[in-house]
Amino acid sequence: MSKVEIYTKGHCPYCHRAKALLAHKGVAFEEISIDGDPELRQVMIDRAKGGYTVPQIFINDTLVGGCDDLFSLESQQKLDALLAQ
Ligand SMILES: N[C@@H](CCC(=O)N[C@@H](CS)C(=O)NCC(=O)O)C(=O)O
Repeated sequence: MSKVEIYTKGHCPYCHRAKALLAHKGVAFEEISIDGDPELRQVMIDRAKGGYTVPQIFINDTLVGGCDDLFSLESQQKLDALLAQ
């Protein structure tokens, strides 16, 4: 089973949307809230190669990107293969 991590903030519609897609697929994920945690936010930015918006999503330590990127993979029918690794 793949390791899925998602960096989030509480009031973030894109985060909710991304989590809903993963939940709909029955995928377990680790949610890492960066609310009020500038150090953790910096860890996220470093891992995301400069990406500073939330969510930032990683599958098996590989950067997927944000919510739009996740949905783009889904619409290209590439997400399930990534999640199956
Ligand atoms: N296209 C991005 C948009 C993400 C986005 O705009 N997220 C907002 C929160 S909902 C954000 O991070 N804003 C800047 C900030 O909160 O620092 C995606 O699909 O993930």
